[in-house]
Amino acid sequence: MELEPGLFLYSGYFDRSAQTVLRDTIRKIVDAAPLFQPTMPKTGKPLSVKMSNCGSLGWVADKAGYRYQDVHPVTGEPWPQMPSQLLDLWSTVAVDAPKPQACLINYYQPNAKMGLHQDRDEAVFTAPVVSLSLGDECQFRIGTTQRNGPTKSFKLTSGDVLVMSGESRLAFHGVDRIFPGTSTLLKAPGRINLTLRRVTA
Ligand code: MD3
Ligand code: FE
Repeated sequence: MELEPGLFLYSGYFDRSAQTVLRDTIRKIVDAAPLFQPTMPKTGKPLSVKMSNCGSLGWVADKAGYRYQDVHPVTGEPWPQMPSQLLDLWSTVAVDAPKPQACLINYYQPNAKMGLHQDRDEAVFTAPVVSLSLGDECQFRIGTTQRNGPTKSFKLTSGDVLVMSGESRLAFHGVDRIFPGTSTLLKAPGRINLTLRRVTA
């Protein structure tokens, strides 16, 4: 369903058995490309979310700024390949867009959150952003293209897919809170969000 212009929620897109396969795939990816602690540019203050990536490019954040790069910031190795389940998801929900280059893996422990921000580190904004939630539920917030615009919040549940296109592509958004213990998919309370993006034209 279309929650806002250009913002599509596919509630329960992945059933439990598909979520289990994805969870195990992500475990193998983070074994090869361990979660790292991103920080705010300039201040170096750690974000509460831990991250990794797969695909040809990965999003990183450190004192020098936010950017996409082709190697892990700690190991220096190329990112693991994008798994086929995620390529299939993209072809289904982002039919006209060129292939995704980056899959950001965000890991939220129960107290983690993500402040309101825009995703604008990509060279082009024509492709949608596709996100998939696994594990505990969260409260997700989305506003307008202006920081002080009105916002609405929604719950995202394990297996949900969210697609941000058109006028939602540059909307401010964030994660207010995690609801620990609402899913049994992960071995510890917390949430994983996968965000697929096209970075270059
Ligand atoms: C709406 N992640 O990694 S995913 C991010 O749940 C990020 O981890 C959140 O925001 C998370 O940048 C939200 C949903 C999402 C992703 C990108 C968007 C919503 C968006 C871009 C534009 C509008
Ligand atoms: Fe974002």
